[in-house]
Amino acid sequence: MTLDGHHAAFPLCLPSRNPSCSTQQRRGRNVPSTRVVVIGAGIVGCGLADALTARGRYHVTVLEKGALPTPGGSTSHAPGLVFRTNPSRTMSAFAGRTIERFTELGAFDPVGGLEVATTPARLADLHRKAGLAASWGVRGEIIGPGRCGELWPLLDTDRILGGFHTPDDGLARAVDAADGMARRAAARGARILDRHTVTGITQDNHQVTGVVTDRGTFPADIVISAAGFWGPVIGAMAGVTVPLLPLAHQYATTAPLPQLVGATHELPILRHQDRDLYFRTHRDRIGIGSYAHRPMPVDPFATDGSELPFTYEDFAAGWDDAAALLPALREGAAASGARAVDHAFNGIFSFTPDGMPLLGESRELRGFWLAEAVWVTHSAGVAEAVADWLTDGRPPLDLHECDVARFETAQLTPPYIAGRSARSFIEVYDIVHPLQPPEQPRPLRTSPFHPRQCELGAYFLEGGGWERPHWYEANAPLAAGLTLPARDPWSALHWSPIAAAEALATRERVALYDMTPLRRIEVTGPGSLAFLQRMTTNQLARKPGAVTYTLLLDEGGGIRSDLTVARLGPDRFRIGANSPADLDRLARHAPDGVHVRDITAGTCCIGVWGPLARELVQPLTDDDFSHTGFGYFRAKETYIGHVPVTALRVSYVGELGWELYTSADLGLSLWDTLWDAGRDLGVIAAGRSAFTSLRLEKGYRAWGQDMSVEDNPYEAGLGFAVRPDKGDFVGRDALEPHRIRRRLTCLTLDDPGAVVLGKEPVYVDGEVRGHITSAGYGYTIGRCVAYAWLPSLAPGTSVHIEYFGEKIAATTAEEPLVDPQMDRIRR
Ligand code: FAD
Ligand code: THG
Repeated sequence: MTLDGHHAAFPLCLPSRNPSCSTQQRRGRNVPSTRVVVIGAGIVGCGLADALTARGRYHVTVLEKGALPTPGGSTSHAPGLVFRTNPSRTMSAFAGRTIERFTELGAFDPVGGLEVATTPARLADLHRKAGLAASWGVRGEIIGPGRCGELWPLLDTDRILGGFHTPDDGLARAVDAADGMARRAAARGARILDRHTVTGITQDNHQVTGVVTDRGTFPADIVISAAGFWGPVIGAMAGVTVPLLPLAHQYATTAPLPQLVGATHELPILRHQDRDLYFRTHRDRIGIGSYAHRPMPVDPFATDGSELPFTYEDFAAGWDDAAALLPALREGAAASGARAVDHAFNGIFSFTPDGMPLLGESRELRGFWLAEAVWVTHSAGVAEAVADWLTDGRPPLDLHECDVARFETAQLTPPYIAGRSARSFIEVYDIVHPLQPPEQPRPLRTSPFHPRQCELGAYFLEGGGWERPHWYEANAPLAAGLTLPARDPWSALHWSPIAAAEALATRERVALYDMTPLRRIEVTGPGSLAFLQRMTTNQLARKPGAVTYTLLLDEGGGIRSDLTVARLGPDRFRIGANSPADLDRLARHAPDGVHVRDITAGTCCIGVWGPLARELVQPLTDDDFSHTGFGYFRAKETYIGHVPVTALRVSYVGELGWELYTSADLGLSLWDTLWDAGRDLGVIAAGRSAFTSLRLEKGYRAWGQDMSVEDNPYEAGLGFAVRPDKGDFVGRDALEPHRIRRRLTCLTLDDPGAVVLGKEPVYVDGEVRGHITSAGYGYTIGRCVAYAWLPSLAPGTSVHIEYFGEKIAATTAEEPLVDPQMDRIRR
């Protein structure tokens, strides 16, 4: 089996994760003794200095190569537009905190934000954004062209179909904010040292020990790289991959416009995403930002400042589009006789493969943290979150989308980082469907069944680098007889009625699901049981052959992940996990002698599920697969045909059956064996679209979507997996079983033809009281199923979900919707 190369060198026995513990023990209590060196005094570095000194237990030094207060990084040039609305709830929260902090500092001007639509698709998307805003508690409304013209008198309203107005967005004065935070930090004792160029990072036994500069070395217990787009340069000094790509982006300021002469305040920030443009006023001038040009990557190793010469040829189309939206631009230029553009530059900042920041402690070097690829918009919020994370040993909100540990090994090669980050640039203002897969590089990771999946006409989407079939065209004949409600164009994207046929075939017969992308971790060695008992919530002290559903909590009792743990031998466990962070978490905490290995890549898995699953599998083995011989949530190491397998009687789709694991070389053989044996039973291959539908009907949660560290197990409906009396485990003391603030609630949509997709706001008695976490059509029950965080409501309560501006009626339901008695799955 393979050893995930990325982790091979990772030391398995490490000191306590909480840095303040070790240093406090070393130097006595209540002394602000942990030495933190922050690299970079841009908005992020200054924000960190402020947030860290506010916690009173750090000795903070900021090292900056430039001269303050405008050291020359991206912050020195940012026009400072701040928009709170974001598909990510976490990013929206960061922006909200940043606005609060900047407002305290007098560095925020709440001029409001306006996004305009010039196409019907964009107008529809603005309605979707308005829904996101409502879900995350951001004020905003869809307005007509006339109102847009009132807010922005220079707009050619004939071109506009409508707009989304967010009155609390606005303009940050990033340099003032950074300066204000740096001063506050300095007043609390931080050293902010400009003209210090970092040239090296020192380390000892995988632990960072200091930062070398052109003016001496600074010992450090913790180093936080806030070097912006120079992150990869600092990373290289530490031996740490920093997956970002610096790209130049055009910003131009016009000459004064007669129409704006005498302006006493700024207009709202304006975005014209149909043309990849944004605007702000600088009193009588207009600043124009453009993403409408080719990606212009920059080598951070060879670049000193963040401002490059303006390339006029890249701006031509953007300028025409800007002038079409704001005719005064052309008139103004003509009237004043001045060159239309007065000051312009190509400014550099960071893009990442998924467009999200890079936060947290590196996997490769202990004590070396990243706070990079962060916009001004999110900066102070990020800084606070990182400071809390460092201090408490756990993030204060759900950071899994930002965690630097989120990348798979296959996502860390330079071409991947460059290609996908450039893609993030191109898509920055595009309307992107939540399921839209990247074009490149694909296929990257494939399961051993890939050739068969292609033969069956798999419709592949991508996740974690894996090609994942969502349905198979080969099943189209099964869908021919079904009558399904028509879908709106958005929810019809990356969907097919074939998924319905696959779901029903799973309920009625048997289907093969490729579960290879499910992360598999092996934990072996003496002490494995005690280790896993301490790390997770459920009782694992059961005989070999037992499978247990259990939770990884953080120290505050929040859900870091949900796992299945199969005990295959006294000191041998097989874990089904979620994100790469799970591996990181276990590897970091494993004591001497306990080995934690990611075996995902060298192995594969097929879920054989459906009422005929036993009829399919039993003839292929002499082992007993009867209900008494192979009980629910049991594991066996056995064989199927010629293939040795580890079989787990577990089913995320809620039907009778097994997960069958084998090594990758035998995968195709396993698939073919099952396929041939299943022919007479009507076996099909089924994809993720059906899978999601079935898991929602069964009420199984998806970590990262339905729950996160912000949620406790009882609120998430997972109290059954927590055994507080089994002995101590991480998070136990923080659990409060009776403190239920809200619940993960099952809803069904009243109209069988309606669908929602996730993240929509939920209204109770006309007020937004929560948001949808995941949703999908339940083909068995004939309605869309949605889960939402809501205050406790009795089953049968009417609520409304806002979908593209429409209020859709839904009702809270008793869960699970299918097989509450477990008759289908336990027999
Ligand atoms: P930086 O400000 O780049 O700070 C990093 C610091 O690290 C620098 O000061 C650098 O000198 C220092 N450093 C690097 N290497 C070393 C070393 N070896 N030794 C010592 N010091 C070092 N964001 C928004 O939110 N809204 C906008 O409207 C917006 N518009 C933008 C427009 C343009 C043209 C550009 C370029 C960016 C824009 N951004 C915007 C993005 C935003 O500016 C950046 O994301 C943000 O400023 C990054 O802050 P930072 O502190 O991470 O990086
Ligand atoms: N298979 C395996 N491991 C996994 C998953 C999987 N680990 C990650 C993720 N998926 C975990 N999620 C679940 C969710 C529900 C169940 C299994 C994995 C499940 N729950 C039953 C229930 O809630 O009724 C049984 C619980 C119990 O008996 O304790 O089956 O798909 N290998």
